[in-house]
Amino acid sequence: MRELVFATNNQHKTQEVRNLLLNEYSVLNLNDIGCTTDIPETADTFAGNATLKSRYVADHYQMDCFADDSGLEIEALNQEPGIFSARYSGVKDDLENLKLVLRKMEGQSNRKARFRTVISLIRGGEVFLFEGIVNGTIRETPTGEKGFGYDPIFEPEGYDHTFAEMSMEQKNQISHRALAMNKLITFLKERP
Ligand code: ITT
Repeated sequence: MRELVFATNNQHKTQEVRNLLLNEYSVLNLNDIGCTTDIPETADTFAGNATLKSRYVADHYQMDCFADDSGLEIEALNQEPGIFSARYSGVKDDLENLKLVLRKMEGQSNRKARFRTVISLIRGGEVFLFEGIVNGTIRETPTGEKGFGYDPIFEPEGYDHTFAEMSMEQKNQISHRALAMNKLITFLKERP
C-alpha cells in the first residue's frame, strides 16, 4: 500500500486519519518515521502552523508529507482558543484546557463555536492547503468519554450529542478534520 506521512504527535488525530484512509494509504506519523522533534508552531494562523509542520518533515526527511493545525473557535471569546487550542491553559493538558473554556463561558448565552482544521500538504516542494469547518455550540457541562481535546463540550449543529458521545466512525462523517481530509483525498485521487 502507498505510504503517506502525517506530521503529528497526536495519537487521536493519527487514528482518525488512519480510519479515513483505511483502504488507500498506510499513514505514518512522526513517531513512525523516528522524528522526536517538538516542531515549533510559531505562526499566527492554522495554515501557517500546519505548513511549519509539513515543511519541517519535507526538509529534514525528504518525504512528501501533510500536517494539520486545528482548534476550537468560540464566537463569544473572540474566536479563542483558536491557534492556542492545544495549550490554552498554559499546559498541553486536554482537561485543563476544557475547564478553562467552561470557566470563561460561565453565564455566557452566546454558545456558538466551530472547529476548524487546515491541512498543509507538501508535494515536490509545493504547498497545497485544505480547510474543514464544523459549526456547533459549547455545552455547559462535559459529556461523553470518546474522542479527545474539547470533544466533550462540543455539540455539532443538527445533533444532540457531543463529539465525545459519538464513535470515531460517526465523528469522521461530519468533523472538521474529516472535511479537510476528504478534500485532500479528492486532490490525491485527481493528481496521484
Ligand atoms: P500535533 O501538532 O502534533 O498535530 P496537537 O495536539 O498539538 O498535535 P494542534 O496543534 O493541531 O494538535 O492542536 C489542536 C488542539 O485543538 C488539540 O490539542 C485539541 O485540544 C484541539 N482539537 C483539535 N481537533 C480536535 C478535535 O477533533 N476534537 C477535539 N479537540 C480538538
